[in-house]
Amino acid sequence: MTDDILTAKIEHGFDHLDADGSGRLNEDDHAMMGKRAAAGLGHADGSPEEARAVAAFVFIWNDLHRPHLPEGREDIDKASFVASTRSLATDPAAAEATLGALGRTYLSIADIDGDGEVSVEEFAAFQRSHSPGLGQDDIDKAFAYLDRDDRLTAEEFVNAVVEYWSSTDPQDPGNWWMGQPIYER
Ligand SMILES: [Ca+2]
Ligand SMILES: [Ca+2]
Ligand SMILES: [Ca+2]
Repeated sequence: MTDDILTAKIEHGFDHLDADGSGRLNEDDHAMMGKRAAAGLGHADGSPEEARAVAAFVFIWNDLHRPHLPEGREDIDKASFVASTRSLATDPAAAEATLGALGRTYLSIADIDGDGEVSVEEFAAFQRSHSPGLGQDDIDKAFAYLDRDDRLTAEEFVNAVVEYWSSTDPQDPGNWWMGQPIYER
């Protein structure tokens, strides 16, 4: 239990994103996220859908993380990731710009049938492929907290991403983006 719920969420998120456990995130980690997302959503190796998912995650890396890397570095360690993500909490405009864009990129990957909303099946497929270590129980809990009518609207989905990575309010539903919050376990 930590009284800093935001740091706890960001650290937990980093551990899931760093699927190879190297302690650093780089472009390869992001390309792998795209490949896993595409595979988890049933798209074939080498398909245009896979290429689109990989490009979306590599875009996140290039647009969100890369501009903040020290000169000459091509990866980010956990402490730097936590610090740069945390800084968004005190800058709502920057949080909306960067995390809102992240949420909309995620949405474009998760919304397989393109109806503008995320069904419980689409959410499960996206979370499982994006964070392979996440169990079904946490995915079910996350969806139940984020949604009240069986579908995540684009706004519910994007808000959840923004809240998970930048909110310090324990009441915000987005804290449940990855299931039971790590600081409540
Ligand atoms: Ca890594
Ligand atoms: Ca959909
Ligand atoms: Ca809903």
